[in-house]
Amino acid sequence: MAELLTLSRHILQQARDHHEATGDFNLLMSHIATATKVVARQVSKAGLLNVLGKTGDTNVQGEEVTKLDIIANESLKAMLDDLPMVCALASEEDASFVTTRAGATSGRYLIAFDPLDGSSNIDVNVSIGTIFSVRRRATVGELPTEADFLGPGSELVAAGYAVYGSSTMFVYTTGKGVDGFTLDPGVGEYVLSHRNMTLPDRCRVLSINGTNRDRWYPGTQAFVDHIVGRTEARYERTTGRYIGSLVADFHRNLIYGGVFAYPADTSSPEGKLRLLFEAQPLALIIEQAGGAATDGRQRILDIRPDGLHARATLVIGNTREVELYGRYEAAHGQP
Ligand code: AHM
Ligand code: MG
Repeated sequence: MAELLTLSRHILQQARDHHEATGDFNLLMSHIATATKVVARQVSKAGLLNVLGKTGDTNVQGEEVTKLDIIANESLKAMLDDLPMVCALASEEDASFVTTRAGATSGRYLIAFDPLDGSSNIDVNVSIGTIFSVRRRATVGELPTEADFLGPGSELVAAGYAVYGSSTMFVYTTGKGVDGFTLDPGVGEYVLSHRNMTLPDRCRVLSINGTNRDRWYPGTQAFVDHIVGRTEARYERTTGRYIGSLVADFHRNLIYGGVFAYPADTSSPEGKLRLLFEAQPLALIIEQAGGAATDGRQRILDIRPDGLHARATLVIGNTREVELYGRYEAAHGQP
């Protein structure tokens, strides 16, 4: 029987090989992974638990909140509250961050997460996911502030996601490459299935919500026309795929090669996706896998969010296509 390399074993091996990670950090990563297993179970039982459907509330972004969003958010916060090395948690579903019970003053790490990304797909059994990032705070010994969360993505010490699809996967990086694990439901553990994930250098997939075309700025239109018009041999076999769950779209493109774009447009001049909860963690992963992520102008990881819920254009995938987007944006002088 092939050896099962579980996530916990992998984390311990990495720590041994790199002589860096502290026991605290290893425990933190294992705990985040366990928390996503709890969410995976909730997602898989969504219909049975009668949690489908909307609560009728709107979240801080003004969007409808589904029940499972709340459940995922509450269980992630509860699971991470006990970690003494974590001082605060920021969730896409909450207006402000919360300090943890165990480590508010002494914890060195901050965690930001989108508990259930792709929420419009919950009711229809389409892949959704959880995205997270971990950063270290500069000052320990006091209560954390919002400013502690607002550093550039280049300062993240870890980022990852779980995708709840035909199987559940956990993909993460601590800045030394990207590894992917598949949940073995029998063992109840994530098992290494995608070692050292690297983005293939081809543009198999273009992911963008094409129904926004009338709202796109001219640079975005020209970029899409360049690819869809098959102006280069590279785009002969490119196809369009758009799920509407960022995690799932990202995960597929990471494996097949391609580019995802959610640009600012005339109806969302700031963009739709959130820097802290979505763009930063995925940008760290894509760079670690050999790709790139920008807002059309600058590297996502260099941007300092001006608030927990700051939004940005996100163009993410193969470096060639991300740069192509940037050239068209520059040529058309987008606002
Ligand atoms: P969510 O975090 O509330 O689920 O919103 C983010 C989602 C992303 O998963 C996805 O890429 C995008 O919104 C889809 O937006 P649209 O339906 O406008 O194409
Ligand atoms: Mg989201």
